[in-house]
Amino acid sequence: MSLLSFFFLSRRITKIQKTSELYRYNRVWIPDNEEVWRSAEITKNYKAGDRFLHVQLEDGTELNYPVDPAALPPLRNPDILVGENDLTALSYLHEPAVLHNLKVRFVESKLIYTYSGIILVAINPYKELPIYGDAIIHAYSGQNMGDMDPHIFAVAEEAYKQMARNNKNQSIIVSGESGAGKTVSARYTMRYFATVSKSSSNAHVEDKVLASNPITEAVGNAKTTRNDNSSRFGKYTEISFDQSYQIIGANMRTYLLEKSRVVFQSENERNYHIFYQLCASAMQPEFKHLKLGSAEEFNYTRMGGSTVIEGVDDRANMVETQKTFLEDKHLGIFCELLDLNCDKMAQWMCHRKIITTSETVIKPMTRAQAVNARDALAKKIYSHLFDFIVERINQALHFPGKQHTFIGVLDIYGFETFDVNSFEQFCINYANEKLQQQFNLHVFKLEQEEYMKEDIPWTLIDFYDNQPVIDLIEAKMGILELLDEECLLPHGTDENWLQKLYNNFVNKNALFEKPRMSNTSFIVQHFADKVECKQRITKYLTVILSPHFQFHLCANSFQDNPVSISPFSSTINIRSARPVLKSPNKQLRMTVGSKFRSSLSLLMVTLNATTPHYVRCIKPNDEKLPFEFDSKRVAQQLRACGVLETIRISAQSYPSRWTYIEFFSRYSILMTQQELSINDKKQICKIVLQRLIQDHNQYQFGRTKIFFRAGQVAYLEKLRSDKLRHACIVIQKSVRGWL
Ligand code: AD9
Ligand code: MG
Repeated sequence: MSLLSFFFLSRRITKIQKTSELYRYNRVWIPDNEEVWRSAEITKNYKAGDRFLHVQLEDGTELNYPVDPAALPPLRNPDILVGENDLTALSYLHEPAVLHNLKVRFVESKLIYTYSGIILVAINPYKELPIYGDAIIHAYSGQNMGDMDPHIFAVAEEAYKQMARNNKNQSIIVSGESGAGKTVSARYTMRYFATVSKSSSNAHVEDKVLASNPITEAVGNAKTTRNDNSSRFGKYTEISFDQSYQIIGANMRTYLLEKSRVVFQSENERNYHIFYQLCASAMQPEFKHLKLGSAEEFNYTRMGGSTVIEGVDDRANMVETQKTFLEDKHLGIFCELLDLNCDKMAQWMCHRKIITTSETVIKPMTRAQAVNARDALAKKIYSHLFDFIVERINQALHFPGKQHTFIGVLDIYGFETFDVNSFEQFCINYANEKLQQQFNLHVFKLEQEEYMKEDIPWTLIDFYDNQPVIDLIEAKMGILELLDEECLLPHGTDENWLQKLYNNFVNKNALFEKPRMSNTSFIVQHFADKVECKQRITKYLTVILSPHFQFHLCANSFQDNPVSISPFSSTINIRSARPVLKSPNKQLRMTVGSKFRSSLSLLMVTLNATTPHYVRCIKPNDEKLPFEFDSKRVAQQLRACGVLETIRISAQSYPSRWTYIEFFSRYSILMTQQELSINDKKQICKIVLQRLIQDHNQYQFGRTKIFFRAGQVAYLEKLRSDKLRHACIVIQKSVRGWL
């Protein structure tokens, strides 16, 4: 045996011995179907290599729990650390430790906020809490983040302080799944800024900034089965400050409005709030000209089922569709409101023009095609209306003063995975990959800075890099580019696109899979989970193309009759579709996917130029019950929103950091008289630690702090409590002897 292999073998043996030592009368977490993890106390001494762990569960049950000696169950943290307000301060950093800590804080102490390093984890309490009043805002104002309990106001204060201190733009990135509390959190940060930086010159500016929320929520939020006020778009609101850091206005950018909702809502869901608000106010004089009735009268507002019609007789239905449109009073009202020629509109909603090199043919559409075309037009109009309203709000929030700095608040959907995932989920998850990468790079930078400050080599951290999955989606010849390419072809279909994806990536890219039983879907391995996108992608692709044809045809037929009266004529000017006639490819190229890619890359440029602050919202149960903690659901979200990934990163670096003084005072019990006789306390700490932990890779001595790898503080705590127990026994024995 070479000297080197002997060295490694003896290190391995030491490690196993040390590991089994930790499993002597300690507490562990064992997996559980219901609770995810259950606490268990080791009741018999565990020896290295044993295949069973004798444990007692908290309800008293005793178990011979089978274990793999090379992968023993995760250890519980010492009690001193439970309830910590920062998860990364836990010595054992793993899923059960994180879950337990969050649960203890949330259920027992009713604390909804906890830090996980630089992330604020916010668990939705589903109950109004008295922690958001002006008095609390003032209590947080001017304070340091570490000095106060974790709170959304602490994050807002930190952003505000850093903006003022460093003269640098900031952003607060709020994410989480539907109903987790993103919009509520974003609103609270905005209220915080409006309160602490009230403008003295322009009295109502902050009121206007806050008032923009109800408007965007009316047109962009809807009742879903998960959230009665679900935001169906992403929003980045930039709040502008002047040189004295008072609010002078705001501006918002929106992302990927869920247009399909305009024409389709699932059982128990509603269309956008605005429709119901308008219908309920139909008799108001200012809305009379809209000729509305009750929401019950309209398909788009009362829908509960699917709009897809199967097995229809295309020709017969075409006649019927046409008839319905010509006799439909709604078409008349629609054309009247938009100042369109009703007959032509009816004609082009049921026919399409096919231009070949030799001739122009007008072909009737099938009923399904016409229904699709109508829906596409409705979606197009609604999304233009939405953009128009956002634009008008932005104009209203633009005040004369010069912006010095800004704080942006991003309220965007978190990673999503359903049984059936559509193209929308694909885009959302793509956005989350980009945000996760931005987060990783930021943490990496911060760690690097901290290590440099402390004179510690930092190259030891292994960061998960999700660039490969981002490349799969957005790089040259990636999923989105192949989609664009397919849309460029005159006879491009989604089937062909999928076939190209299979040809290019199956067995060539480890992050891409074709499901065994399907030819209409594909699987992408995201950082949080595998997601299969299927079925509705097909629908989406058709819909992407339809508006083009719709406007193409309308523009053709209405060339001399531009829309003039509509309140949104500046954005839905049908004339504006005219360039399409000259260069249809250009318009077609901008698929929803590539549009999203460019708006996302713009967002990344903005975020990268700011100092980011992160809030991850967690939905604790699906029943919307107050302070109810469903461990399974929480664990799933911690994984999806990257909290566990951060924990993993922390666990790989040096999660615990103690100053030399802290170390000296807590572990002096482990120091020998000879060690204590040395004058230099920092030197004592070094000597003691080198004696107690032989593997020098487990810690680093910085200038002012000692950096520990995961598990080391728990190990020291175990040594300390063993020593204390031993000291107690000695005292008891001597007292007994003495008696
Ligand atoms: V969605 O992705 O837009 O569907 P959000 O935005 O994550 O979702 P939202 O902020 O709308 O969720 O919160 C959902 C509901 O949870 C709110 O309407 C409140 O009833 C409840 N909630 C969320 N956060 C808090 C809170 N801090 N205190 C009390 C809260 N209730
Ligand atoms: Mg929301």
